[in-house]
Amino acid sequence: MYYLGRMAHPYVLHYAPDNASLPVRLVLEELGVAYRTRLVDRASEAQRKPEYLAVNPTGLIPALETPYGVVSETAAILLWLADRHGALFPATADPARGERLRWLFFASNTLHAELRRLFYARLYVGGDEDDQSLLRRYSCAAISGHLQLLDTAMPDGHDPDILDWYLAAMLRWCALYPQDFDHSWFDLQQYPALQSMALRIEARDSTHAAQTAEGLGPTPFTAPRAPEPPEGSAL
Ligand SMILES: N[C@@H](CCC(=O)N[C@@H](CS)C(=O)NCC(=O)O)C(=O)O
Repeated sequence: MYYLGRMAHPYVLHYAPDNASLPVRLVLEELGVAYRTRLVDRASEAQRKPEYLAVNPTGLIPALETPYGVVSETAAILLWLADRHGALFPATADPARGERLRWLFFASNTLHAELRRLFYARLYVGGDEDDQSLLRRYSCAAISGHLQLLDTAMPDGHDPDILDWYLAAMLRWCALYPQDFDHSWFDLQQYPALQSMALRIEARDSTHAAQTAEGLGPTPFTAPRAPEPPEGSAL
């Protein structure tokens, strides 16, 4: 049996700057638990190398090593951390849990999955530029619809929880990726509830820690600029 409280660094976050590891870093910071990071070097595609595949066989970033084994998939890690530490998400007996779980899963299996099609169009339709731009047009429209639903579902004045950190990171990525792409399809002001959530998240100490660690710039969620990380690269 492991006792997390007694361990100096119970967690190792496998990360790359501004990747899907970002919401996990933010939540670790917010929880105030000790963790170490291990950079996955995107420039050399380290996520596809045997050493990383031994940690996360999906070859996707992030993965979190815990005293109980590795957890991967962003939403699973966030929920695992919230449950483990009894914070930042409604507990199992809380009547509010169902509603937040519903949107957490939507964020993961629908919104995040659609972002992957936008960012990695080549993986889905191959090298043809016309096919890629058709897929991207479809994805932008789909993502806008998903954000609209999430905006409407955002509860008024609630305490931030893991879904908020996950969404804040995804709002950032909408404005920045893919690089060399017209981002005028995305305007945070169209989603007032998400925008005010992003403003609140941006003001927290956990954001400042991630800004320093990953070079996220002064307003990482409401008016992001390309990261300038001290180590590694986003792509
Ligand atoms: N379903 C995964 C998606 C994670 C994901 O898309 N990670 C990206 C980085 S943001 C990645 O690993 N990209 C590298 C690749 O696809 O080779 C999750 O929720 O963790």
